[in-house]
Amino acid sequence: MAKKKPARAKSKAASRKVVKLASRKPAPKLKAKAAVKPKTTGNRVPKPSSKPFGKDGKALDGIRILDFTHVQSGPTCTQLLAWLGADVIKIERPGVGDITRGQLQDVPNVDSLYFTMLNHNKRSITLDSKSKQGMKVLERLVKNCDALVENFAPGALDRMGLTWERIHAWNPRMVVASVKGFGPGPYEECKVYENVAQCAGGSASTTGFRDGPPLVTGAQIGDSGTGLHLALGIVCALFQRNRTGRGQRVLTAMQDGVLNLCRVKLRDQQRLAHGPLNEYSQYGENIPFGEAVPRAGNDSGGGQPGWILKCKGWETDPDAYIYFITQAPVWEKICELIGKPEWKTDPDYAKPPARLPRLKHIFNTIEQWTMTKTKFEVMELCNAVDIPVGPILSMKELAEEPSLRATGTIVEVDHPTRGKYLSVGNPIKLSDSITEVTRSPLLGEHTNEILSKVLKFTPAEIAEIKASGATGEAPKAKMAAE
Ligand code: CAO
Repeated sequence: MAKKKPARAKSKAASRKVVKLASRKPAPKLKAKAAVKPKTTGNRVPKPSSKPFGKDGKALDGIRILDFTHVQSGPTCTQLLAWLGADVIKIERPGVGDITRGQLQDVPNVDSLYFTMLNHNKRSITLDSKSKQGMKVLERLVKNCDALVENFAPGALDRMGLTWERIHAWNPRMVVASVKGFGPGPYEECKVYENVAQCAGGSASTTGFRDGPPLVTGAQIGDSGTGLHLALGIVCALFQRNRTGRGQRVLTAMQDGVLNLCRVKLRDQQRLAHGPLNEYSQYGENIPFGEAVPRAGNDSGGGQPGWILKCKGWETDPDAYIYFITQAPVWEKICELIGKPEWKTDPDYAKPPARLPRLKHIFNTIEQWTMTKTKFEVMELCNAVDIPVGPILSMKELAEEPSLRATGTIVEVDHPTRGKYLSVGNPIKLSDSITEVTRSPLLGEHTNEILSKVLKFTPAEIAEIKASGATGEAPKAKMAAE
């Protein structure tokens, strides 16, 4: 191995270098300045605003989105963009609209919560994209928007006539963003819904108990998770466009999005080659591992063992549980709190590796303590000494939680036909782009204003579009005249 140079010698050599450089003929002043100029992305950054934070518009002000999305994944994405300030124009099929308007309806003939909770802050135009007049409107929309977002079945956009080449020719600056079930490969033509993606993306095989079947999760990681990934892709494409001047395609496959969220399990898959996963409770139970990462019940996905434990009232309340993490640095505090001070020095319990084969027994013992308290009492006692725990909160408890209302994470929205309802607000909080959640649009509510004010069609042109039936049922007088 090469001998390390003594520090002094190194600094001497460095100072020699400086002298040598300094003894060179100095470059002309201007050139020297240009040489040290930091590399920039090429985007112009204006002078800092003098307006107070939160009073200088929204992050995506000036960006207009042609929203060709439906169901959940795409609408999640465009709703986020709308919350961040983009003008989102949702195109819906005349008479029907996004299929979710009529799905899981709790109030007859009123837009479902499924729809209203995924389409806030948008405008709606009805348009038959397969008609001649519909395509005329679409062309104008493409020319007046910054990004087209869609999550149709594979090939549907092309079948409509909206190929990338055509869109790019109409508006080279347009970003075209798609959610599909799968990326290129054997399944790319498949239609995909949430749970299909959860299964194909590695979530279901790693969720549930070892001795039970695979499970899907309540979190919509396939739909909403992919929509979130897509939104980031769109914002990045718009950012790159500032430099290149041109749009690009953005594709997020639901399988990829789910797998990205399951990356710790792919980590464990590779660790398996080097021996058993000793933080899995299966290890402590002496059950051999197979070839693939097993389902791990409520084991923690990280290096700190955890489990869900019963709390007072569990016999009647299905959510009287708490997630308890036996984080190594607070182990002694845990021992004190649960009345097992002897575990602090007992060689079978004192150090994390010794505890791994005994996790089941340890959690059973902690549970004897948590069962004497409500989940909120456990939360209070543990947090006071920095023990990380998580109460299992029901949707009812979350809906009633005042702090979530205060931050706008849960919002109450008023709707003309439904009245007041609760929704999840924007979970992304920007200090200079404050989100105001406004209600979802009624079907075709903004057709007229978009045709006239955004797309600048003349009254005669609008009459012609409407008479063709492209935006909905054609006016009767006109139909008769045709
Ligand atoms: N005017 C005229 N036609 C319209 C239209 C409009 N405004 N909007 C949609 N259509 C047409 C489409 O062009 C398509 O026609 P073709 O089949 O003739 O090409 C047709 O409506 C149906 O579209 P679709 O196949 O996307 O809808 P579907 O209900 O059959 O499938 C879904 C739904 C979600 C399975 C499918 O869209 C899909 O796989 N999307 C990609 C993955 C995805 O986002 N899944 C998540 C959904 S949320 O759980």
